[in-house]
Order: sequence, then structure tokens, then C-alpha cells
Amino acid sequence: MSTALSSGGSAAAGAMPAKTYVSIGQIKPLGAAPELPSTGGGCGTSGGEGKASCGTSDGPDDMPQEVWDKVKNHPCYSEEAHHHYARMHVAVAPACNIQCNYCNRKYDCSNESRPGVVSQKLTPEQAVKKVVAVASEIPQMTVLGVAGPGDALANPAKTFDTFRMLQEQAPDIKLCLSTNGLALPDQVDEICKYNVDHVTITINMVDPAVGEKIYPWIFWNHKRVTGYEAAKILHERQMLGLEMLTARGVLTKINSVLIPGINDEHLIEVNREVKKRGAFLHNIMPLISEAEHGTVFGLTGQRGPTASELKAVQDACMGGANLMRHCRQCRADAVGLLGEDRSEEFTLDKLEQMEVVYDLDKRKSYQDKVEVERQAQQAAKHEALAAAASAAGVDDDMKVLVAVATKGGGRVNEHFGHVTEFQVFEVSAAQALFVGHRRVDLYCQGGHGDDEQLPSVVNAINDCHAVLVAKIGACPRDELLAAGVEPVDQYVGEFIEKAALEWFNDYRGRIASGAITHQPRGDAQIRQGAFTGGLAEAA
Ligand code: CLF
Ligand code: SF4
Repeated sequence: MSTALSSGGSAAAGAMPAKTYVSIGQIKPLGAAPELPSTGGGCGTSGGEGKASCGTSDGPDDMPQEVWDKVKNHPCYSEEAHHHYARMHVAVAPACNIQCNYCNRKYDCSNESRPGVVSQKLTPEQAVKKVVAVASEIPQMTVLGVAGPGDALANPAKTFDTFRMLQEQAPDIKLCLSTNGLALPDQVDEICKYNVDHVTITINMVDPAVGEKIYPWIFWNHKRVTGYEAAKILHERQMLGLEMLTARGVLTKINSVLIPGINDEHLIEVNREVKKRGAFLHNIMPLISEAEHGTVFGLTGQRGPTASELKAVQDACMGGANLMRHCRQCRADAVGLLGEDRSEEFTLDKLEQMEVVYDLDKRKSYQDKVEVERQAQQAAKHEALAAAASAAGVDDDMKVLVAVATKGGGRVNEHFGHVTEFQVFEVSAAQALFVGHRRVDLYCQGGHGDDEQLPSVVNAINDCHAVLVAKIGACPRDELLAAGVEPVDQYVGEFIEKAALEWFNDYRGRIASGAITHQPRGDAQIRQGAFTGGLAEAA
């Protein structure tokens, strides 16, 4: 551990002079990575370099077996897994030890949660009861995370009591937590004691001059520290905590909130620094900021990035730490597949009436079926990739975005009107890569299309060339076509990557034949998380 600690550039970085960072539009790709010490594990050590995302890795060939065993059914650490496996959060950690300018404590932790409310805060006993009930009902729920609504490690007793009790009752569930990192170095032993294999640290800067624009204060050694000094302490604790976890073999994911004009280009440096310290994944998320959220950024008009601004920063980081692009910025009491929320099915009063039978064999046998489906998806993808690579292309470097309507299982299986979230894939002759999602308001309301919603839906996927759906009505079809997005409904039930690649081959064929001309697309809006009312307890 001491080696890892002494390697840290924390103090040096803390003394860095203030810099001016260029805007997103001026961002240049990371390019060749500087010489770095080897990482403590993960994709970076075995072929992960330059890959766009660990989530797209196909299996144990891409990483050491022990790492694969940890990530293969974790929906956040494996993009491929997130189509099949679910996670849940329990809201046992209300307090926080820092203040972020994008957070209003009355609501939720923006680290890991869109700014919605936590419906019910739970005691560890209630939390464990809920997890066991959910695990019985949703056998593909494989991970329990503590992600707020405050900071998991600012509430260590509640967090670790939950983990301890859960391990006794449901030993097959992976444990995960998210933290701002301030208390992390003090809790590494506890994290290891309870076999928490996955830790997320939110790191928005590696330069306190940037940090002081994001964090007005921290609570440190029984007093409030502000300004540059606060950001410097936080930065040093984050780097130290990350190094300690790497040294102990815990997989780490770094979450960064992209705040245009404050840390946009700086996140490339963050990516480089966290990779150096062994981070397994880097998740760059858009700032969610609206005046009604009551946050400092919301009230001062700090905007979040557009879809292309977010993608530009993520793309610029390729070649550094592997990127996660499928984060849904979920709530601190989320339940279900990423992108769906089943928490309402498991409120405390409903739990009272549920007959809970925790059947390990049943869970295992369900997950075995999921694995069969997942392997079929991979096989279909490889087949389609081979076909795409061998097809004569008009432009082999062409890449386009394709939106997909899916309700899970990695298939095109949702009606356009029922979509609350499109998945977006970047498709080329060489890949079909998940690059993001776009939330939209339901177009279909009570059996009828709501035409007033259509422009916002089209705006959300305005950077895409096509949208793959199970079904679509005449009106939205016409509106999409007029906007330059091709509605495609002939791949119903197909695996997404296979469908996207086949459509792309067809698209290239039509260009080659002169039937159509390839046109660039515009930018798209990232929809801000909506408040649903009510107040969670302030920390
Ligand atoms: Fe939860 Fe976070 Fe664990 Fe996942 S969420 S504590 S690592 S189990 Fe996942 Fe949600 Fe994004 Fe977090 S999609 S906000 S990255
Ligand atoms: Fe809010 Fe989370 Fe930041 Fe704490 S760490 S201030 S709870 S966003």
C-alpha cells in the first residue's frame, strides 16, 4: 500500500497553478497516453487500451478472469450486462460531509442519482428486508449499491450494517457503494472487510483551482473548510482513497460531472490521473441543472452539456481510462434494470404484505437462462460484424448514430410511443457501440399519440440517422422523416447490435447505389431529470 500511496501526485497536483480551460468545442483527443505506471487491474492491463468502454468487452478474453468474475453481471461495470442484469439502491445514507454546487440536499445525491426525491429513507434492517424481497422477485438483480441520498461513507455505520446483514442473508448479491471520497481513506479496511468489490468515487477535478468552483465547502476535522483549501483536501483524499483501493484489489469507477466552462477539458486530465492510479472505469455524466432544483448551479444559470458536447469529451478521453457511457444517473432508491425504476413496487407498506422466499437455486437457474440469452446476443453481434466488415463500403470510415427503442434483453422490442428512454449506438463497419441514452416524455398517452410531445422526442434523437422501433404510427413516422431521422421497424425482436449493423449495411448500400445521399446530423438535447415533488430529509 505504501508504494501506491507514495506514487501519488496528490500533493503536487494540489500545488498546481490555476489554469484556464478551453471550451468543449476546442477539445482535442487525448491521443497517445503519456507513460504511466501499470494499473492495478482491469482492462487497462490487458488490452483495454483504446477501447471505448469496458462495457463493450466480450468476455474473459479482455481482462483477467478474476476481474471478469466481478464485472460480468454488474450492470454498471459491464455495458453488455446492463441489458440483462439489474441493480438496486437502498437509501440508508442521508448525511453528507461536503457541498457540491450541483446538489440540493433536500433532494438527492447527484453523484449517483438524478435529482429526484428518495421516497423513503430506510434503516439498515428495513433496507436488508427490501433487498431480500427484491432479490426474490427480480432474480436478475445482482448488485446492491448504497448511493445516498447523501454520501455512503459519511454514514459508515448505516452503510456497513446494511452490508453485514445482507451478506448473511443473501450472500450472492454483490455489494457496491458510491462516495465523494473525503472519508474514503479511513474506510478502506471496512470496505475490504465486507467484500465490497465495487466502489465509485465522484472526482470532478484534479486541480483545486477547478475544484473551488464546484465545492463551496467540506466538513473536515470537525470544522467547515472553504475555497481552495477545501478543494485541495478533497482532491488529496480522493487520490489517496483511489490508490488505497487499487492496492487492495477493489474495482473502482470514477464518476465525473461534466460542467461546461468549468471542468470540460479538465476531465481529460482527470481521466489520465485516475487511470494512472488504477481506476477501472471513468463515467463522465452531464450536469443536471435547472433553477427549480434549487442548486447553486441551477440558480446561477450554469447549463449542462448538449449530447454532442458530452460525446466530444468522452471521445477525447478514449485511449485513457476505459469509459462508461451507459450510466442513467439513477436515484438513490432505484430498483431494476438501468433506465427502469421499479422502486414503487417495493415500498415499505407493500413489503409488509409480500411473501418473501429467498431461493438461491431459483435465482441461479434464472441467471443461467440470462447467460444463454446474453451469449446468443454476442454471437449475433459477431456474425453481423463479420457481415458488415466484408460488405463493400462506400465509406468505410463512416460512423452514424442510431437510436433504439427497447424494453430490455438487448433487443429491439419497444413501440415508439411507449419509449421513455432511447438507447443510442454508434454504428460503423467495425462496431455497434453503446454511446448513450436519451430520456423522453411518453409520446403515447392513453392509447393516443400526443403530438405536442413529438418535437421534444425528435430533439432528443436529432443527432441520429435512424431509430429502430418495434412499431410506430404514421404521424411520428412522418415527423421523424421530415427531421431527417429514418424510422425503421423491420427488426422487431432482433438483438440490437445485429439490427443496427444490418440497417447500417443497408444504408451504405443505398448510398452506394445512389438512392440516397449521406447527410450529417445535428446536435441533440439531453433531457434534464424531473422533480417529482416531496422533500427528502436534509443532511
Ligand atoms: Fe449503484 Fe453506482 Fe453501484 Fe451502479 S449505479 S452504486 S455503480 S450499483 Fe450505475 Fe446508476 Fe450510473 Fe451509478 S447507472 S448512477 S453508475
Ligand atoms: Fe450532494 Fe452527493 Fe455532493 Fe454530497 S457528495 S453534496 S450528497 S452531490
